This record gives sequence, structure tokens and C-alpha cells, in this order.
Amino acid sequence: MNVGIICYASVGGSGVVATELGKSLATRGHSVHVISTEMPFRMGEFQAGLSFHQVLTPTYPLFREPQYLLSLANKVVQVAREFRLDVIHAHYAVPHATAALLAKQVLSSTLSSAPKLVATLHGTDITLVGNDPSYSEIVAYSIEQSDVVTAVSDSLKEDTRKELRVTRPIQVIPNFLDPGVHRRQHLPELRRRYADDDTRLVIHVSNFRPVKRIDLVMETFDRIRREVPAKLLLVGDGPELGTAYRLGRQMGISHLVEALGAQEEVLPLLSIADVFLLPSSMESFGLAALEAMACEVPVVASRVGGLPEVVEDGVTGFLHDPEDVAAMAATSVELLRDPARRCAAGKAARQRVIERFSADKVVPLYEACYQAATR
Ligand code: GMT
Repeated sequence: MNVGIICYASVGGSGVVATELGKSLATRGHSVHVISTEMPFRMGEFQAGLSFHQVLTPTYPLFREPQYLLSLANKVVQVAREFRLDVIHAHYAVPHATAALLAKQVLSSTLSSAPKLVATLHGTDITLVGNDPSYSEIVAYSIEQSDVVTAVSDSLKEDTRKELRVTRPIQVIPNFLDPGVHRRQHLPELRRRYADDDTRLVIHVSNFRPVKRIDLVMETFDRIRREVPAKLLLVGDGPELGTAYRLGRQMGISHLVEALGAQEEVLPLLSIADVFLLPSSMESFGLAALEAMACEVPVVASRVGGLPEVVEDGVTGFLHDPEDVAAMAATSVELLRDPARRCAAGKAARQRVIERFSADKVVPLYEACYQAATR
């Protein structure tokens, strides 16, 4: 099939999933056209069957606002017409589903058979942005009008129903990764760079938005390090990184915190970690948790959104009430003190990824969606 994939290029789970899906589909013989403002950071080297189309949004002195919705819809029309797209797959509702819908309407007026629209909802496009009264009408309409709609978890499906009063069927297709690539690497020298043999490594990877609750990451770690010699690796960048620096100074633990900034390659860092902290206030899925699990790192997280669908509480990781830093710290300390328990949870986590969230199992579900949409 000829598939157009619209996604955000910036570091974020929805762009990662869209790009990995594009790569997998191309490997499986489809012709995939990724449409974004920049080459998504996971797109990597040339791959047969995978091409990139850049959306340029020109400015004009009269406009204070960039016209991204229009330039994206325009690009989708051009790509769809030129490459005879069968499917336009919009990742993230705002404004990608709307741009795709507009493009489809334009194409329907000129092509005998316009491409079908598949929209994948990722989380913040519904729970934080899409449900804002300034956007909700148009986001709900775009979802209702898509040919097939998928959400990355049951929790997000329910949120979409509740928050946007969407009534159409929504199929749950979880996020995925390639466990052959996402696996723990043996990197003793890298580990030694951050910790000696007696020091445990706690890691947090995110885009440091308020929803990630960096304050709770710091508070949990502060409790952990009072019980076990430990260091904290902070991977990623965003508005709340400054909060981490400030709290680190106030708590007197800056020397135990390594902030590594945005990293394209997180596997080596996950591979040297002992526990992954994710105390988010909302997480429709938690792709970062899935990546940690693939690298055999037990996740200690808040019981919110889709995280209970990813992390099997007490087996592959541990979930606690949001903001319960005492419980998150206690569980982390238990894991950090008990290598056998940590190892068992890590192995169970990887097994769960292989069984439920591997590309081999999930990508065919998207192919089936495309077939259903074009039938
Ligand atoms: O979490 C974010 O700030 C970004 C957003 C995104 O576009 O990547 O993440 C959402 O989509 C991811 C991919 O499906 C999910 O793994 C994240 O859980 C979800 N974030 C939230 O729900 C807060």
C-alpha cells in the first residue's frame, strides 16, 4: 500500500511511534511517505520504501500566527496526489487529524478515489490539548469524521469518549518497539562513568513537561538516596528541567544528579540503569516505560492513564497512587537493595514487551486497519 504518515518530528512518543511504524511498514513492502516539519529524529539512515516530505510554513509580515494547519494540509494533498496514497495516517489529533481531513476533502473533489484517513490518538492530544474548549469542537469533529480511529490504550479510548464525547468506534492498538533492537546492552565502562560498584543508578527519561512531575522525581530520589547509595540520571530536556536543577540545589543533592539533556540514543543509558522512575500525573501509555522494560529496567510509576496496561503491577514494575513519593521511594529502595528481585522484575518486564508490545505483533494490527479502511 501507499501510506502517508503525518507526525511531529520533535522528541516525543507520538513521533517515535509514527516513525517506527513507517520503518516497519517499509520493511514489510509498503511505500511509506513521512510528512513532518523536519526529518523525525528516529528516521535514521536511508531505507528503501521510506521517504520524507517536509512541511514548510512560510511567514508573512501580516500574520502573527504560523499557518501550520494550512501548509500541512496542502503538503498532504500534494503527496497524496503525486504518490497515489491509499491511506493518510495522522498521528496526534491536534492538528494532524484536522489537516488530514481537510486534505481528504480537497482530494475527494478531484480524485476518483481519495485516500482513507486513519487517525491515531496518543494522549496529550486528547487529555491536555484536544479537550481545551479552544480546540475541542474541531478535534472531536475530525476524530468522528476519520475512516478509522485508533488509540494507544483503553484508558485513552475512554478519555476520548468522556472528554470529547466522541461516539464512533475506536480501536485500541498499543505502542510497540522492536525487542531485537531495544535490549539491554553490556556496558560496564559506561556504568562506571556514573557510578561505582556500590552505587545504584536511578533513571528518568522524558520531555520534562509539567505532566511528567519532575518535582516528584526529585523528591522520590531524595528519599531513595537517604537509604541506598544512588545517583539519578535525568535524560531529556524541556521546561521543567530547571525545576530539577533548582530542587537539586535546595535538597543538596546536585552532586548526585547527572542531567544529560536530550539524547537521541537512550538504550545505552537505560542499559546501565537499575530503576526507572515515572511519577507522571497523566500518561496515556508511557512509551518511555516500555523502552525501559525492554532493557530489563523495572519501572516505578504512578497508577494513571494507560500505565496499568503497560506495567503489570508487582510483576514487571510497580505502580503507586499519584504523588505518593513515600511509596515510590520505598519500592525503589527494595528493588535497589535486592538484585535478585530487580533482575526478576526486569526479566518479566522484557518478556511482557516481547509478548504484547513487539513490532511483530502490533504492526500487523495497523495493516489490518488500513485494509479495513480501504475495503
Ligand atoms: O507525553 C508527552 O508530553 C508527549 C506525547 C507525545 O506526543 O509523544 O506523549 C503521549 O504519547 C505517547 C505515545 O503514544 C505516550 O506514550 C505518552 O504516554 C503520551 N503522553 C501523555 O499521555 C502525557
